[in-house]
Amino acid sequence: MTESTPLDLRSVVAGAPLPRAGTPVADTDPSRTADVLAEVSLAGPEDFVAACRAAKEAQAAWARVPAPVRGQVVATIGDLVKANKEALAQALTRDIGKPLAESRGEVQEAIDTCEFFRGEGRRLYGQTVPSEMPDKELFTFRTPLGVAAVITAGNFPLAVPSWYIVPALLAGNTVVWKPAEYSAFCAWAFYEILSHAGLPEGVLNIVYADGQDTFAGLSDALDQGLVDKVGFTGSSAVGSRIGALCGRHLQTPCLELGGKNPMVVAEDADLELAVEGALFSGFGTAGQRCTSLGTALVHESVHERFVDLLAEAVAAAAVGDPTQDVLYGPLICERFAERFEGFLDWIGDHHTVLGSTATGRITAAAPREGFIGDPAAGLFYHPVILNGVRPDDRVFTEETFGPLVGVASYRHLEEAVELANRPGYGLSCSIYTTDPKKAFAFRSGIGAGMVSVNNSTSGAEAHLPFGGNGRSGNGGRLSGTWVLDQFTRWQSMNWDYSGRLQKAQMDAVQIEADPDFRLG
Ligand code: UN1
Repeated sequence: MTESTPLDLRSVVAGAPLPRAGTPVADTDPSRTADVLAEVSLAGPEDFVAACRAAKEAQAAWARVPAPVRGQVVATIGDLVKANKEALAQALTRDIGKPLAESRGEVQEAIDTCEFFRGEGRRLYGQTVPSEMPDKELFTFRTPLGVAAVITAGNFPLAVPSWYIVPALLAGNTVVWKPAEYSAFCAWAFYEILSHAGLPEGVLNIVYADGQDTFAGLSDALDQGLVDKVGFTGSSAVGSRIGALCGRHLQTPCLELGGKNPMVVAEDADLELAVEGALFSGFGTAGQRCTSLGTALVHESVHERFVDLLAEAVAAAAVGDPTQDVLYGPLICERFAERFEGFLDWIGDHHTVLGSTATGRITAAAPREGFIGDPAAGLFYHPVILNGVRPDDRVFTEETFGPLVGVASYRHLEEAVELANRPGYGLSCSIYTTDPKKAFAFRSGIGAGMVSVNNSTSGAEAHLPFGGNGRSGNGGRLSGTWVLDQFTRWQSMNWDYSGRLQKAQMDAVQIEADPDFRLG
């Protein structure tokens, strides 16, 4: 992992690296874009299909490994991630520019996931269910689906893949993992860990490919019956295409998509706490979490004070080198930076920009006071608080992945709930209030999958259901026992040991009763 020698990364199918093909793409350090971490050979659609075939061939044997033994493999993965925690955190910070403290948190999230599922290997419970007939028993079993194709984004290149891969493997599925090309360096590090945990050949395959070839490969693999479940974390637009593709094959993918996560600040809120929450969820990971704060909806009576405090906090925050103590570092990659510049074009004349003296790239001509490091070396952007956001603004209705937070105001809680639901996403949300009635009214009115009270919109723990509704996903939930419903199917069994044919409903035991009885 030295700076001078980029890794030569190739997809690995059934334990064998694929031959180098085409011109490799560079995965660079976004804090120092001249520093190439890996040269990644991208696979074509046929390689994706080959990986799915290898996974298919390995699946039956893996499913026969007893679940507690599969749990031991998960335990080893967790132990290896723990033993390599610092190296993985350093790799994350170099590859995607996440501040070290956050990178360590992300590695911990993967460890927590393994901690949870190591025990699940000894549960993975089914049920016994009473029969309506004597000498007959009913049962349920969780069965694996087969091959899971897991396609993940690069903003959480370790934790989010672990949310899919760990329970999928534990439940007896085999996996084809397609990480983001721009975080291939981290993906390689996690793959190395996974491949030292005792997984048999073909049980986990990694394919580096661009979006278009992945889609083509996935489509062919589905046609050939080689994929049984798709897990996808990424944009709502791509998620809807994957949903349509899977639907044609009568499959339900697990889609974890974008968010426009609102934060309501009520008139009775602890404003300093709310500002702290807005700062972290708006600008942590440079605003590039699916759970990042979109718009703060602030009661009109505290709007001005909240905006002043937030602007002050953002102006004072350190931005820059993610190996130092900063609020945030660079954007993840060139593509994200370009897209963020497009979002900045949505700023209108009726908005007021706060927290910065400029918008866009931090440069010598547009410097940021207190910047840590060399802004010219990487993809560093000014933080933007946009006051005066209106419900028909694009910055109100669309996700703006990057360090940009909108602020709007409201008069009544019903209006806040309506505004919070308006963009049609439904991942995460939060309310700051000291009134339990408001907190519960907000919870029942909001369409989001995850609700925080007096906490930021981001930072979900690794064992509560994670996922969204509407434009944020199709209702699938990751994490905890809930994710098992994504990677297993219920199989029911009935066993009649009466020695005769007992027909359901027709031969069910009948009880004599007198329904016409009346008192008095
Ligand atoms: C994501 O951005 O895709 O809740 C996941 C959070 C993190 C996970 C974010 N634990 O912010």
